[in-house]
Amino acid sequence: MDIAEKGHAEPKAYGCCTPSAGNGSRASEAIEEAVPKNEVSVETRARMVRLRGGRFLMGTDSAEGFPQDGEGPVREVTLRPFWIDSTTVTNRLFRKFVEATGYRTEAERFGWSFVFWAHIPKARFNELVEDRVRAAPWWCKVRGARWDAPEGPGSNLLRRDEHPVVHVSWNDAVAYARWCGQRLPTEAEWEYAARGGLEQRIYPWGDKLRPGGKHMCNIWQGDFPNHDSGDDGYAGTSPVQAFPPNGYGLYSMTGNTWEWCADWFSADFHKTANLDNPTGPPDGTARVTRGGSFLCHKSYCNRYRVAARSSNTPDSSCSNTSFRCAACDGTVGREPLETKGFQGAEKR
Ligand SMILES: [Cu+2]
Repeated sequence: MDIAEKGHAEPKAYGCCTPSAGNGSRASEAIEEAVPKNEVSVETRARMVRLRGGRFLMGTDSAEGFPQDGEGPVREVTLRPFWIDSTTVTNRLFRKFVEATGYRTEAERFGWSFVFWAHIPKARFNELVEDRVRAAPWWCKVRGARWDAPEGPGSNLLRRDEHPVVHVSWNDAVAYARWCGQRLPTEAEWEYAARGGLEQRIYPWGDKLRPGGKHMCNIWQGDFPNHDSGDDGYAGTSPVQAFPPNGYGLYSMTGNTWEWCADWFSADFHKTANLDNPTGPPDGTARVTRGGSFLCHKSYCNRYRVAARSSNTPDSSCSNTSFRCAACDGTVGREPLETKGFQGAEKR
């Protein structure tokens, strides 16, 4: 397989990032209603961090960014305190949800999902791959690919309990969050969390991709999309805590998998929006994703930066998109266990 086409011609060129299914599902409310809404459990709370919020500088004007994605301008955003998961939702956690509720993901109901071509067993490629995305032929439509069979029929989650759950749509993520007493983070909350207390840095840990030569996140090394050297230890997803956490104790805010955010995507809504606890445009066609994935490489996508943005339709699923949940302050137990953030003495 040889793929020559590179670049970022369109504002929403999904590139390496995420193919869009376009099943046109409008099922989010029905899905939510089918799932009971619980309180945040002690176990869930233990995986969360309370962040103080306050003011922070969101976005970037750096030349490395993609203005057409709406990464800029840099603006001061204010957030109320909130809670966020320290990791993305793992296969182990998602299995608990499915076992408790009988929930069926959209990939299961539509009968297929997108899988990155190199992860499909070569011997079964023709049998499993129904179609490919024309502009990004490394994305293969695989019948039967689903969260617990990520490479299609015959694959499983062996040794991947602690990897992020994938092949989950935005609608699926919202259903899971509801069951946990949580919600998806807003895009502003996500970025504040990702920055880990650093101001206007490129990555959650600073400005150098590999400080001291050390890999800090799970992205692509080698020649995209044909050869992933896996120099960072992983050619697909990694365990959610495989790399060091940021200053807020949050793992893999960039790399590994894209993460769904609550907001509708717009490349320019935020330029005129209220910046006090922003929740994004009132409507849209795609939901925000953040953080980049194991497929991101500087030569092609470079969206493993904290200010980088992408999006996908809410019913799309693929092998490199997952999510983490958040919660409003006051909905997670009684007293904060530990609070991190810009304001006050606990800055670190
Ligand atoms: Cu990418």
